[in-house]
Amino acid sequence: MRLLLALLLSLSLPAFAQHDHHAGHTAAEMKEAPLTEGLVKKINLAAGEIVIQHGQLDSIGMPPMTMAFGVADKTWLGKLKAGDRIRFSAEMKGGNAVVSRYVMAK
Ligand SMILES: [Cu+2]
Repeated sequence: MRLLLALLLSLSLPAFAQHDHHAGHTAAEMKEAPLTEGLVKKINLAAGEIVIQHGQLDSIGMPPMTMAFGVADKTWLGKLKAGDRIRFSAEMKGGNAVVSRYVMAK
């Protein structure tokens, strides 16, 4: 168990340090919303949505599937394109699934 904890810490701390523009988020918040793998399928500017083929999203109780998400920041729609691989967290806002944070994945 101790080894697993050390491994998790070593994996999560560098990721946190790299994204200090998200300094407004506390460490506890980051822990609550682990990043999930996603493949961008489509950007729908008019609807303000992004279609993502995503892995398991425990934060909103979803199994892997392809679906549309709202975004916490509309400028992301101009930064992402179909084919991009991301790692992201999602939350429910007003009954809609919304991407609350993402990073580019290799
Ligand atoms: Cu889904």
